[in-house]
Amino acid sequence: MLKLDLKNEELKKEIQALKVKQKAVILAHNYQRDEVQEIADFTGDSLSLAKTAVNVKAEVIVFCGVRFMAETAYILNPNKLVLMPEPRAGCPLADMITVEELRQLKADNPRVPVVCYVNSSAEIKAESDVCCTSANAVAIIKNIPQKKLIFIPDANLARYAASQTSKDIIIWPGYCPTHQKIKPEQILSLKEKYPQAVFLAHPECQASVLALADFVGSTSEIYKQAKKTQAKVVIVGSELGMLYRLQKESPEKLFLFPSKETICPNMKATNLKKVHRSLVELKTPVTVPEETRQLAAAAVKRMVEFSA
Ligand code: CIZ
Repeated sequence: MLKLDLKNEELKKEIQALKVKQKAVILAHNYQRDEVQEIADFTGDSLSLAKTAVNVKAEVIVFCGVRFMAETAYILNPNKLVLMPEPRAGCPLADMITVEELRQLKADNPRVPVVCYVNSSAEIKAESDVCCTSANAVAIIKNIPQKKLIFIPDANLARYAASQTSKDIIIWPGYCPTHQKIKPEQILSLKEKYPQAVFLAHPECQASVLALADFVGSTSEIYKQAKKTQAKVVIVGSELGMLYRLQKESPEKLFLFPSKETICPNMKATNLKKVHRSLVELKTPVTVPEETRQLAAAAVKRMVEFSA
């Protein structure tokens, strides 16, 4: 244990030195391992990280997250070197719709605008009218002039957005396997044990779970709400990686997760050794073919401009 910690401490020091040498910046998603969040220059959700990638001066961006997030950073920053320490870290939700399936959906519903959740590939974004994150999905959907729209690929988020608007949404049956594991029984049992607890849930959870929530929001909104609440016990319906910052920001509160299984294996695939190697070897660059990038950038920029 001690030896492992020492190795981590050495790696952290070397990572700091390599960052300076390579003029790099490290961005880490809220679901990353604690030690990766610790060495990151910025942590956040995919939208804030993509915006940060635009604003930082560094020309090398080490993106600790999953592929669609690194792709989004590249889409907005084609002149920067965007590296993924673990290039195999994908997103099963993003893989739940193919370009062919989306083209068929569009052909079946001509002139119906397509809103794609940021958890989607660059090719899917390129075929969509506007992108959204869980932080701005409701606002983006409300802003669309048409009553009917297509929402891909997350059905839980689409249903939640539909419940908050008067839109007629064609829903694609995708889901996040990690959030899908959260069951209403787990929340009810925690609420029974801690009756004063508040329950903050991510909209990727199933409707039966969201029905029990005191607050529904993205990871960044959950952080804000967790700080704001007077409650001393907070149940969190999202990925376990959030605990690191929640506990750091409110050490006096008790944060409970529905189960130890609410872990995204793809998010945990990046570790300090891989970040170190990525900085030494400047690997592995993430790129998107230019034509796809330009089309995807239009959908992402519509979202960024809207939520500026
Ligand atoms: O947009 C993100 O980063 C995701 C996938 C979740 C969230 O709520 O932050």
